[in-house]
Amino acid sequence: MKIYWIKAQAPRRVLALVKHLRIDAELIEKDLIAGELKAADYAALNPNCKAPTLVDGERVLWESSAIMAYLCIRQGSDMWPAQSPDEQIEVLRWLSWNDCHWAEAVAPFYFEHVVKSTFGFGVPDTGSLQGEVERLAKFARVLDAHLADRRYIACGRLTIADFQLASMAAYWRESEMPLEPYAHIRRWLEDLMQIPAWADPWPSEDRPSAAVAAG
Ligand SMILES: N[C@@H](CCC(=O)N[C@@H](CS)C(=O)NCC(=O)O)C(=O)O
Repeated sequence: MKIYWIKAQAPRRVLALVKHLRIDAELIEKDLIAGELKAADYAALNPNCKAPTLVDGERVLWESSAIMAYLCIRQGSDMWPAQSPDEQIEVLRWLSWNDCHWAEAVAPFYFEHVVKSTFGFGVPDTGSLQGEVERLAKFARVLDAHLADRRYIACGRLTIADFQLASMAAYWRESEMPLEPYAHIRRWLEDLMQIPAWADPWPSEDRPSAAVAAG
């Protein structure tokens, strides 16, 4: 099984899961700046020209949430509740909420502070973030209230929804996301950082394409 990745938040979810579940996979880093995601061979796998992409035999899969669900089923992990339709509905609700609302709200901060410095896209335009504060607050209030009496996002345990929702918010301090007022979100993000594979999901540099064992 091969997983193509770049050092960014969507692949981060998948790499963390691979490490956390000790999945044997060849992890292949693509060079965004060199245009490798737009190369014909990669575009044939993922016509969005984005990462991550999973190739397992005949199966080619993109979208990190689908890849995470696939890996959980393959590995027999209840981080995707394959055996429980009720729990699937719960997880799906939060995956959808993330992709439609939360990701949109946190992405501008993450882009200006993390993406730009990671890929050399220039200095953060912090002025542009002033207009994003209200939208972030609107959805942060929803998430913070949800987490007030819960340790995890769904099902009373760690699921792929946690990795989906936390992939950009994990960088809230360096991204200057105004999440200070939301104690339950901060506690949830700090808890996740206690998971070694979440805290450090990236393959080691000396073995960039090798399967990675959990730390
Ligand atoms: N919804 C997709 C998002 C994929 C995505 O946007 N990947 C970004 C990195 S986080 C990417 O490959 N960007 C490269 C580009 O747009 O050129 C997923 O969850 O897999």
